[in-house]
Amino acid sequence: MSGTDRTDEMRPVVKEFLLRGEIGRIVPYGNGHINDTCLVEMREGEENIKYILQRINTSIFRDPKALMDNITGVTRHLKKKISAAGGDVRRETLSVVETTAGGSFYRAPDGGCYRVYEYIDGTESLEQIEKPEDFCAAAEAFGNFQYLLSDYPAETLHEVIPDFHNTVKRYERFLAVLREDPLGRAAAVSAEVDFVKKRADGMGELLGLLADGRIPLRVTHNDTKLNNILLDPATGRGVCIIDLDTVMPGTSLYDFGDAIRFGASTALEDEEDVSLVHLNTELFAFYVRGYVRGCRGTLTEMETAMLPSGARLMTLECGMRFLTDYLEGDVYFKIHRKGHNLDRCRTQFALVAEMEQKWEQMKKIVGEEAARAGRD
Ligand code: ADP
Ligand code: GN1
Ligand code: MG
Repeated sequence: MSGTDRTDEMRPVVKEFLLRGEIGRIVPYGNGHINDTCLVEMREGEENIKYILQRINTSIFRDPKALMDNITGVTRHLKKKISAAGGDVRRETLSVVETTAGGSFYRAPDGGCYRVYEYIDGTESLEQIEKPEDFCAAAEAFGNFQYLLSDYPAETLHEVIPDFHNTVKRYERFLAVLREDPLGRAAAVSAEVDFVKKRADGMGELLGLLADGRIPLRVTHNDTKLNNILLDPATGRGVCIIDLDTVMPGTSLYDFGDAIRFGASTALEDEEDVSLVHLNTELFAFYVRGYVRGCRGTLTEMETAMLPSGARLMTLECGMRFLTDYLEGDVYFKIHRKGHNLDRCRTQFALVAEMEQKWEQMKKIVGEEAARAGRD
């Protein structure tokens, strides 16, 4: 994404990091909803060296030190694994650039917290899948990410956003905001409110399975949307999983479900014409195939059986979060137009409704893909 030049504004910040070359240009970059991301271009002789500069959203990530400790720990672990497998440690995971003071982030005098990553060149992050097979590759990369972290000491991870995918608590928060209705927006969205309320009963399904040990707690990414993976445009292969802010203990079903709600839709997450939003079952099948493969046999029978539930619940949860934020006055997700969060909520609910209609088909696909994985 191009945008207003921010070179002068960001120059003092960039100087705090150990970057190669002289500052060329700093411009806004990417489509994240949370952090402020810029591309930094440095010049060294003929060479152009790029970095990603991010202002960490500290109203969401209240403890940036804990956040960065998670990221440096996880990337160190991943680099060891990647290196042992003969991979490229500078491309296959994020590299945090140190500050001149030797830290992993810089706190500016105005309180803003910034970090820098090496830019991973020759890759792209997509908002929508272009070739269905590429979705299988993305799934494999997310599954492999989880696999590589399966021996990460989970107890050392900080829970940077407590109860991040606790759908029941998210529902309670939704009800509280609805009761308060601070902007008087509730009356106009009664259809969406009813949609959520009708589905309240099933919201604890995954939490219940976790609580009684029927599915395992794993180190998961927790924000597996398609634009959080860098793909090689030539081969379609997943190169690097990014946006590691929410790596925390969770379930594989969070990672699977979140990827489906975003990537297996026929429309963008914020499509205004909800009639264009459908669950693409071919994409769903490709994702199941890639994810099972990427997890390399570690998914239990119960986890596999619950994949459709993960997809439905994560989609419902995300729609509910967008609706909550709409009711609250758009204080969490960045918006770019009026009603943006409501549009996002509606696409998610359209997907939930369609998943409910296509439930048997989704279960059949999972059964077929699990059988295929068993044969391969
Ligand atoms: P947010 O938390 O706001 O979603 P992300 O960390 O996902 O922020 O970054 C936003 C976008 O910036 C990504 O979708 C991707 O396009 C791009 N990006 C982030 N890190 C890198 C990197 N190291 N190399 C190349 N592009 C990156
Ligand atoms: C946010 O950071 P980004 O844009 O990748 C959000 C996710 C939501 C997603 C919806 C920390 O992800 O949980 O699923 O928007 N991240 C956080 O698009 O809340
Ligand atoms: Mg992101």
